Amino acid sequence: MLKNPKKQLTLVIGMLLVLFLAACGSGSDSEENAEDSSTNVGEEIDYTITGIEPGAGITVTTEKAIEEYGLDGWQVEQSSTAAMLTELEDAINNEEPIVVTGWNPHYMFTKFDNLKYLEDPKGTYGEEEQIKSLARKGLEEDKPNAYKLIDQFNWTLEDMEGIMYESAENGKDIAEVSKQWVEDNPDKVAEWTEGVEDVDGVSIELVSTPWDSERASANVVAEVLTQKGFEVTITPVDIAVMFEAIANGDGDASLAAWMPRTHEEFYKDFEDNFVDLGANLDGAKLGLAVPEYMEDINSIEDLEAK
Ligand code: PBE
Repeated sequence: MLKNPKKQLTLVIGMLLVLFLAACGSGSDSEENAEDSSTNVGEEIDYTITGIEPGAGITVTTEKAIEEYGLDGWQVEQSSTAAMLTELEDAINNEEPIVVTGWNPHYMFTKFDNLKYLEDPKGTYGEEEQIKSLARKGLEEDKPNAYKLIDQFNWTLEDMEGIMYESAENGKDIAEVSKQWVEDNPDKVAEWTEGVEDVDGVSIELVSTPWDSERASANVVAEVLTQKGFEVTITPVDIAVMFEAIANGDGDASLAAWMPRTHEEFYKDFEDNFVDLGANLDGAKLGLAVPEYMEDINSIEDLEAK
């Protein structure tokens, strides 16, 4: 028996302290639980990254990312860019989790201003990319004015995204928006056409890919070439076919090579058989992206294997 009131008081304080610590303990337990359930986003989205076309460079890189980050059980759902954007919009409208393949230039980060790139500490998606122009061998000799213009074509990420956004928001055809852009940007056009002489109906074929980014650049350059008197054809093909067509000389030039990572494999396959005219755009970027309300997912490393 404790007869000493001081000791009894100490005991009561001690018991209260134990209760208090227990309460704190259960508090931090439930925090851990909350974290567990929010980071287990994989289960909620069926371990699926919503991707785009099977042939796209970003699809190949995303498969590599799954491997390099040890995301066993995860898969890239391949469909189309349009389908991915619809799924992204639906998810955002319902505040549901989603992981998508994301890139710039594209309007997705403007339209969905709560979209964030996931950090990529392993560097699977590489650093900044460039979009490069390629010409077939012999183009410089055969069609020097077209070659010069294409070689001098270069613009910014904002230029390209502006056209893409305008087209997507207002439901206008990219070709139409691109024409208008050429009219509104005489200074840039003057730089590209410096020293380029007018021709009379010389035909030129631009081989492109079906993405809006490349539809924008191809249509802008086609419009300027047309103004210089060229007869321009734009042929959209699968990315692998694009490189092959320039290497074989089936097409004259392309503005659609994303390097050094995205189209690396195709580039290497045909590298000896085309002329690299350098970047027409700097600062392109690719990666995985999620809506900002997925607060605990900030890095690819925050995704967990199945
Ligand atoms: N993209 C847009 C393409 C190139 C243009 C990034 C989706 C890709 O090959 O991944």
